[in-house]
Amino acid sequence: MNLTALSIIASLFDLPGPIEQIEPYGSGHIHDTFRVSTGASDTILQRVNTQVFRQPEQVMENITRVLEHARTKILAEGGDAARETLRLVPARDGAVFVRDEQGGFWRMFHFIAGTRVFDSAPNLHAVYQAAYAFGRFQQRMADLPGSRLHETIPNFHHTRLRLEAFQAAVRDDPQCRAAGACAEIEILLRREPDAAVVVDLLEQRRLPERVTHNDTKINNVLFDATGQKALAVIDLDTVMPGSVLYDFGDMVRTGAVRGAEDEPDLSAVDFDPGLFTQLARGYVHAVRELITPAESELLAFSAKLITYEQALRFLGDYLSGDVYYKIHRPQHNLERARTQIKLMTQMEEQMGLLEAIVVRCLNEKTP
Ligand code: ADP
Ligand code: GN1
Ligand code: MG
Repeated sequence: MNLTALSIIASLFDLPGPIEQIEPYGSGHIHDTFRVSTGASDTILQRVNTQVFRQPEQVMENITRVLEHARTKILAEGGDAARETLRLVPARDGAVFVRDEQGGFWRMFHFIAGTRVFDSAPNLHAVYQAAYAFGRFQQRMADLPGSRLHETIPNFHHTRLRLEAFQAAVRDDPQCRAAGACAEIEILLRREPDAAVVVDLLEQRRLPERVTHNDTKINNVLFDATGQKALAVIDLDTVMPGSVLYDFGDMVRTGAVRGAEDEPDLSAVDFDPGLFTQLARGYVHAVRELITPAESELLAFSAKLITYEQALRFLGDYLSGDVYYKIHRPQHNLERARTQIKLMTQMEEQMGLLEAIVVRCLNEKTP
């Protein structure tokens, strides 16, 4: 999309000043994100991926409620609501989104200035901070008023259905890619029993349904410019009914790791129990009063589960012809799946240790 078209869309929002510059921003896999610089403060303009979010109005309804509640909580805690949560910039007509002539769905947030994100763990302190921020978010959403949030992507973390979709992709093999990924496919199919553990307990109501973030990648936390303090949790499109196990698991998948999610050289990718310890500490310190024994017991397992699920998703997308995740090279999704498989295997090998770390964190006093 060219700059003129982007400027026309941006000017449909209630901008803080005249547009000076528009540039692509961030490294997300789903939306198209732009930074709109104006004479006053900046904004983030996003074209929502409506292939992924089929009912974007419902996404915005959820986000509006979640942001309103987060703001109330932050103010009550004496926090800075302009920096510790996202704020929507309304359209000139008062709506929280704009539709362009091609049906594109756009929304805008105030840019939180002087912030940065980390695509992978920078150090022990930062991952503690990120985990604490996601835990706080969880804690704040525990009393979200009103009806159940919309499921913006139905069965998003339903691992058994993710496995079924993967099995279908292997069977159909529309791009004839399965033969080149036999070893990976085999490893994932062998773990079928794991796929049912959390979904079954949720269905039996032995695990509680909560309002969860569901996309707790380490780069969905904004840090201050020093990188020392986590300020705000972002990327709220998948905030919906879920389990803390999804949030903790996805945080570990991306935060307790050395190496990038798409690192082609697997020798540069490792699961790091030291980082895991800080994530567990940060999260447990924030949600200690909230989580049940059934949830605590599965925290370590959830890391492996969500990493497994992500491997199914990446490899499934590779087999299907790269229809979901943005790719930047032909085997990108295969390479992503391989890192997840390595991490999953390392987590399995160290599961006893991870469980012991979680128990230690649960017994530790909050600093
Ligand atoms: P995606 O779903 O594609 O990951 P995100 O909502 O996470 O999209 O946004 C992509 C990137 O844009 C983030 O990783 C972050 O760097 C940046 N970003 C998003 N919102 C803001 C904001 N309000 N202030 C500053 N940076 C932001
Ligand atoms: C996507 O939007 P982003 O890049 O934060 C995806 C997550 C995956 C992640 C893998 C809505 O997250 O579920 O875990 O990529 N988001 C959606 O990197 O599918
Ligand atoms: Mg993101």
